[in-house]
Amino acid sequence: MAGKIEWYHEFVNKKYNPKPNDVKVLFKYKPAEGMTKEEVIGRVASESSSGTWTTLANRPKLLKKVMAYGYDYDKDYVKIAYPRILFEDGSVPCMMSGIAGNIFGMKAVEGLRLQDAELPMDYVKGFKGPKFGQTAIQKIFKRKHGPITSVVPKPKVGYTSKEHAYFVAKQVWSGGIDCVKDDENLTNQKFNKFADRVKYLAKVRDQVMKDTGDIKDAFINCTSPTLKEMEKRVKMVHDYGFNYFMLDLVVGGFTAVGTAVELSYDYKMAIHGHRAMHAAFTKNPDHGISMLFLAKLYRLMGVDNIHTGTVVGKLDGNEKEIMAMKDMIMEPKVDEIKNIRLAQKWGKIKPSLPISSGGLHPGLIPAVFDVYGTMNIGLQLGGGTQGHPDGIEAGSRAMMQAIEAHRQGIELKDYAKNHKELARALEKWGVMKPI
Ligand code: CAP
Ligand code: MG
Repeated sequence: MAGKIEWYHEFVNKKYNPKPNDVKVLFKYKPAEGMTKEEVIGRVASESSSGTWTTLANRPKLLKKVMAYGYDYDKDYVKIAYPRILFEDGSVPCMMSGIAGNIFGMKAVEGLRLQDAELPMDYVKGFKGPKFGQTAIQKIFKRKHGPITSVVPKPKVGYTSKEHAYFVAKQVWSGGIDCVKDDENLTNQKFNKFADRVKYLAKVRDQVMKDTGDIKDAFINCTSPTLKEMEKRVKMVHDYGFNYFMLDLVVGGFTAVGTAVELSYDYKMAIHGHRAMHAAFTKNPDHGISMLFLAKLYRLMGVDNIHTGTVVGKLDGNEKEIMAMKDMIMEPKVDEIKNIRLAQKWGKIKPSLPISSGGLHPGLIPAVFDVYGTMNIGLQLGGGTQGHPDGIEAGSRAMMQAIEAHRQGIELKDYAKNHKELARALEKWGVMKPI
């Protein structure tokens, strides 16, 4: 009977040799009770490409060209090859509706995680990639080396736009930090209106730049209810002379990201991409989508700064995957790491800047640089500056002192002997790892 009703088995083919232009996707999978590997793989490959649950009265001539095949699998992982023709040029939404669409809800799977996809150059060339990415260190801040530093006013929300700029941002920038970043849930609330925040931040930025001679910028959150409104907000940030704007990438969605990238090229700006809500589907190791693959999509589309975790801070992220992700967004090409990352060539797509943030304080800064193996990253603190016993400017100075100590290869406790702000930060937090 099954032979007459179903045709899932046609989407499993161990002999299939992927074509150079196929999109190869690595899934971790767990069959539901009573399902065989092939029954599950057939359903996943079918439902994410061109099949359905039952045999059909009509099979179009093109069908063979739009079928995906599970071709390499064991009891936990499967690689499925998707014909390039399935995916509209330059459209991540189209691809994700296929390879990350209905399949997560299939009864046939107990768990399904999209770990990574190797994108062929024919697909990669349909995207612009980041306008600045890592080159922002030189092109925006005119420095040879990183990190690009940022501080998030804390509490997350609660300051008025005037307090945000004249009380917090002034101290952060005066304490030596490059950028003041809106928190992910600060947009255009009545107590901190977007237009006022941009205006006041620009005034304070200009004053501090004049006082210090340093370049100062901000990651102002342009996440909006509509794309039209987002466009208006990005233009306002541009017109007030900022080089960056910020977007909550996951909350905004891929169409908002695509529109933001267009705007970043129109206005010659960089995008700080916050990933709030990602953990709704990246955290579970057995179901969802890996942050590694999400970060790949954001680099591909053109997000300059991508949050990639800390390992030592308050938020989830295992070291092996963070390292694999960091290299994947920073290098021109990467090799496969079994069951973690597929190979990927990037062609002309610039590297994005990984942002390490979340539960960090000066005592953890050397550990972050050790995890990343470079100082050419974005380093972001919130509570770890504004919780400083001597206030926000002292907390910002302590952050900069910890960075300088690491750059000079000096132990924090030794550097703190003649840098009081760092000493006071170490008194309060030492090297504790918050959870
Ligand atoms: C950090 C932060 C960032 C997180 C995002 C927060 O503040 O502002 O949003 O770093 O996490 O709201 O928690 P703290 P991730 O420095 O006070 O923790 O970088 O993992 O996306
Ligand atoms: Mg935040």
